[in-house]
Amino acid sequence: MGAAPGFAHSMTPVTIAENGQTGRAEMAAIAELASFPSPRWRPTRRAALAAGCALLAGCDQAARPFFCSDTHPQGYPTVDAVKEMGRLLRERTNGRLDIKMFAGGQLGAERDTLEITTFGGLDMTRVNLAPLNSIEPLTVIPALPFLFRSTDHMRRALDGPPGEEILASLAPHDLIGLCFYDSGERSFYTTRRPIRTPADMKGLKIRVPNSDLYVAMIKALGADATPMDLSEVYQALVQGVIDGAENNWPSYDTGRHFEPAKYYSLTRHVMAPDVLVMSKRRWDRLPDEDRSHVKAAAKESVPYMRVLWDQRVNDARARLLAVGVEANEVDATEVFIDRMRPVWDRFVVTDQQKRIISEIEAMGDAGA
Ligand code: GTR
Repeated sequence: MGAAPGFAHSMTPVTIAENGQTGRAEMAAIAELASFPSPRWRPTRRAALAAGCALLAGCDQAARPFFCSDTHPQGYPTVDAVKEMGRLLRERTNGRLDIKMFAGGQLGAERDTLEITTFGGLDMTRVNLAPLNSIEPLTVIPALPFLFRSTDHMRRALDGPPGEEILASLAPHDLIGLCFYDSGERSFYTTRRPIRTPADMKGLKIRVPNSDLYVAMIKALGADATPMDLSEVYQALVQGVIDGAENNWPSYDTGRHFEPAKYYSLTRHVMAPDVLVMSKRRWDRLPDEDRSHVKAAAKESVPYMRVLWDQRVNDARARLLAVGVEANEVDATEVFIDRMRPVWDRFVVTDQQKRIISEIEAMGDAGA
């Protein structure tokens, strides 16, 4: 497959994050990108650009750190967790293995960074499960509305066999699932009025991540779903293109979405985690010893992240309430559960999905 027609000459020159070069070298990298065959993914212009950045930033993969992208800015718990993972790798290999983090979405939207990770233009990317929903049915499971009973239940399931099976399901898609990171409870936030019952959602335009599952959830509540990248949400709220969105406290805060949308209605409808994935192409070239280092460091970054996460949720909530965000509980969570339940029937279709869901549900009964 070649690059998209007219692609190279229509490109705006960019600064390459790592070495500051632009122009011809960038074009060469993009041309190199075109030589990656990718049967499942068709590189978008932006993905190609990002891949070009990654390619240029270092030629000899073995001699440079792993490159990782994250849509969130420096200081966000997922970003700091991956940096901690890098620190552990450095410490354990005398600096031979390391991670270079490209935070703040500088390498593109999650769908794009996932795409380039599959064909090796990036070594790692930290994303939510949502952009994986369309390629791997098992990733739908943790995003099912009201599946988890509590944070403990979610953590237990994702740390245990269900989580391992879902991570492993990414390998046929050229991705190695390294670990899950918390992404908390997602609730709705809106510009004009709070949501108390599904009736309040009728006719509202609600932004969702690029996932059919999320679109279906919003439709089930009688609202219109508008899929878009996280980076576009603030502007869309300000301009009235959308009436609201849904996310956890830290993302609502970091994206400053609370400024145009001050009503935060605690539906807590989804607890889908974030995930750190590695390019299988890169992974396949690592010696066993280095794979063990990467796996161990990723695993150890999870409890580290959770401490940061819990703190961040509390801080974001307190800060936003202090600046005038109006948070409300919803009237009857059962009504939301009932309205969103048909989404399960549509997206839970394989025996494997059904078995894993039963396992997760049983783990909820055991505690939490
Ligand atoms: C956040 C998540 C991001 C991104 C975002 C979104 O909670 O950490 O990876 O998926 O949600 O809504 O797009």
